[in-house]
Amino acid sequence: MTRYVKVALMGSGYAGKSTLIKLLTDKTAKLEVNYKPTAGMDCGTITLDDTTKISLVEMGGQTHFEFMWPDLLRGSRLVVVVTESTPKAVLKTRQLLHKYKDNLAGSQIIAVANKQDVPGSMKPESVQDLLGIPTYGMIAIDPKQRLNGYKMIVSGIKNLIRVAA
Ligand SMILES: Nc1nc2c(ncn2[C@@H]2O[C@H](COP(=O)(O)OP(=O)(O)O)[C@@H](O)[C@H]2O)c(=O)[nH]1
Ligand SMILES: [Mg+2]
Repeated sequence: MTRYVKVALMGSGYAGKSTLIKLLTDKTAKLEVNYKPTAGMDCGTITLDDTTKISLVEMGGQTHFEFMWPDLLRGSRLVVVVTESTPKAVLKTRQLLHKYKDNLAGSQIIAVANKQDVPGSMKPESVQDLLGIPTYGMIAIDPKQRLNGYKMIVSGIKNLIRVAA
């Protein structure tokens, strides 16, 4: 029987959540797309091994979808908080973490400091200082980052499975 481990992707609209799901689950090399806001939610699957699959669930970032967040967060083993890496975006992300801290309490949380290719981006270490959670730098539009992104999610999940075992 296959078990599914739910991983939620949270963050403001335009942070790069859909692009990250594409990076991790599609085989296409071309990731640059015109921005299309996610209506409500989006999802993708990563096969971890014979018995385990990871369900990536994107929580639509537009403010008018935020009412769905507590439901989408429920049962998530890992929450990946995706943020653009400008100081303004990171501060906004910090506010979101604070606002949803009760809903996040039962999950492991990591952050992705996305769009590291954009000039003026904060380094992942600085983003980590501001957010107070383990933070990984990312360029989700770069197919070469696929392995990094995959490792980031899988190592988070493996830790969880080890703890649970
Ligand atoms: N320069 C740059 N653009 C990115 C990166 N990741 C995503 N984008 C672009 O940012 C926009 C929003 O991305 P999307 O994944 O739809 O964001 P979402 O609202 O969080 O799902 C899209 O136009 C993407 O192509 C990145 O690492 N660098
Ligand atoms: Mg999206």
